[in-house]
Amino acid sequence: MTRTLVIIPTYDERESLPRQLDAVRGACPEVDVLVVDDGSPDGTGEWADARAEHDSQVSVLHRPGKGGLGAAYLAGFAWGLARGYEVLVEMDADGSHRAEDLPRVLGAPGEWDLAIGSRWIPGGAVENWPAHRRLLSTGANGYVRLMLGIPVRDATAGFRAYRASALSTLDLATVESQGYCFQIDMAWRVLQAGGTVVEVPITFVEREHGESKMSGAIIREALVKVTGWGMKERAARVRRAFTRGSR
Ligand SMILES: Nc1nc2c(ncn2[C@@H]2O[C@H](COP(=O)(O)OP(=O)(O)OP(=O)(O)O)[C@@H](O)[C@H]2O)c(=O)[nH]1
Ligand SMILES: [Mg+2]
Repeated sequence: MTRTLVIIPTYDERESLPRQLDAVRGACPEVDVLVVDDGSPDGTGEWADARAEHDSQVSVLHRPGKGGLGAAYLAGFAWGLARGYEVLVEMDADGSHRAEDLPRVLGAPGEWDLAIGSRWIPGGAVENWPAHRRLLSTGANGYVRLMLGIPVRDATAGFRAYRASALSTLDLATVESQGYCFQIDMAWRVLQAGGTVVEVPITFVEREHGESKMSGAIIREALVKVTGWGMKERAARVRRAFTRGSR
């Protein structure tokens, strides 16, 4: 059996986390779960501690303050890699990532280093999103494909599984991205390192409880960084072509 860890970052998810934990444990009883809480003022971390006392497959990592989604996942990856997990999964607490789709993500076909639960491939779907959120997500993903020249349809997706063997070869200390740019950054790094990324369809459901942490700053971060990486990649391609030409 593959040793699998589902990492759930939380900030003020007291209402959503209990359901999500039950759903994950129910859908895949063999996987372990790590909640990474950034000192949620609403007591999510304390609730998770109490839950972990009764369930040996649930652990909690506490960080002192809201440090962003990316930093929370990096801390979770380090925790999981140090404990020998073979697959590390990213999943939100807010119910957007359905536990019933988890077996499909973990069972993605072929040899993969990163399996993405994708909204924007045939069979994928988004429930209860207004037109502007759909447009933002498809637009962002179109821009990523164009700038980085990668075949991934949903590079911003936060429901995904990494093979530990691939994750441990990346220089995670240099990952600074937060928000959903973190997801693009990680997919880009796996591909740059020669890894294989596959996508499987999932249904993404808009959160019912709590508040979204999405902001203008998160969108700007993605736009600026993706543009920078795309320019750098193009410059490198031109340099390679010149070196070949002058030989
Ligand atoms: N530990 C930690 N978790 C965070 C932080 N920011 C967001 N999260 C969690 O990351 C997950 C995704 O955050 P959301 O607010 O749902 O952001 P999103 O999914 O990009 O945006 P929506 O689609 O609007 O829900 C949730 O489980 C949050 O509680 C943070 O700074 N620290
Ligand atoms: Mg969300």
